[in-house]
Amino acid sequence: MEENIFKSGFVTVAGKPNVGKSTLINALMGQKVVIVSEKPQTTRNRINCVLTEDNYQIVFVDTPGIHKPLRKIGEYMYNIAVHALEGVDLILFVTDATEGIRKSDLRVAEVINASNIPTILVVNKIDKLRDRSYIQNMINQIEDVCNNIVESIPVSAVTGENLSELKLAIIGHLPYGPQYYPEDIIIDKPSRFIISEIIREKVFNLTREEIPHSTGVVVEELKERENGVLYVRAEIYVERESQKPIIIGKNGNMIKKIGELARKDIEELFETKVYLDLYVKVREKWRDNENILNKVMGYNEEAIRKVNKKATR
Ligand SMILES: Nc1nc2c(ncn2[C@@H]2O[C@H](COP(=O)(O)OP(=O)(O)OP(=O)(O)O)[C@@H](O)[C@H]2O)c(=O)[nH]1
Ligand SMILES: [Mg+2]
Repeated sequence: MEENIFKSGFVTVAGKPNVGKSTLINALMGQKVVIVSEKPQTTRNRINCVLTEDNYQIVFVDTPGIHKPLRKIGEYMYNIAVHALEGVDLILFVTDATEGIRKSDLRVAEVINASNIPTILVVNKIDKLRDRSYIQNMINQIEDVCNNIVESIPVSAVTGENLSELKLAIIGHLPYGPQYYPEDIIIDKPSRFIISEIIREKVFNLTREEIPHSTGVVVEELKERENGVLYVRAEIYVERESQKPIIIGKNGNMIKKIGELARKDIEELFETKVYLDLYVKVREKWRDNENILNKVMGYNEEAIRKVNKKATR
């Protein structure tokens, strides 16, 4: 009987890198769940974020930005993003209003069109637009390529403009269905992953040029000590010896800063005192090494191909 009034579904948030997919998910969730940065290719995995209310449950699927892959890691990211379009109930196709529609958006549009899944076009970052009269033109360009656009909504994930309209539209397009996750689940990932992402976010925000993208974070140890402190030992991988001193910084200042900011976030999230032990390791060309990618990112063929709904059953 309940199933008749409860709506639920998987909603993949897709688009090219840096358009604000993760920021949008956090805004719709009403809390920070996934990491964001001003640099492209921040999100590297598929991450299910679960919003449960009395009469609906939305599972937002965050994805890496779709772009031409250069390395093995890029290939994985691309495959993860594209496979995340399969078997879901709805897609949010996010574009950046300040950039207009570029070739890179049109390439994503083709992939989304091929999915045949109902799609809401989200034109994001409208808070940065001086002239909003171009928005309709952007919508038209995407609709020319995507036959599966059911609605187009300009929003700002930062100011919150039009987000309640977007949420209503999402719920409107969801089917009646079961509650896939218990209501206390917000993110469908293990603690080790969540912690490594928090650390990686600090590296992304504090470093520049090729450093953020050359970095991977692995939580090697996670245990609660008798005094109630959560002990975390994590390794930050870089690709070259010359990158190590950059992460460590002058007198260890950089790694101290990364550690302090990450620890604060982890303490808030886990509501406990945290002892964070960080090490920097050189792993040459780790972004092209399947074994390390599997360890750092949990990447393997099976994980990539797992279709969203099946993954939760
Ligand atoms: N002004 C403005 N900035 C935004 C908005 N949404 C996102 N941003 C900014 O855009 C940048 C990228 O945001 P992310 O959420 O990391 O973008 P993403 O699409 O998830 O990027 P990838 O994970 O790299 O594909 C960040 O600096 C955000 O603060 C918005 O509505 N307005
Ligand atoms: Mg992201």
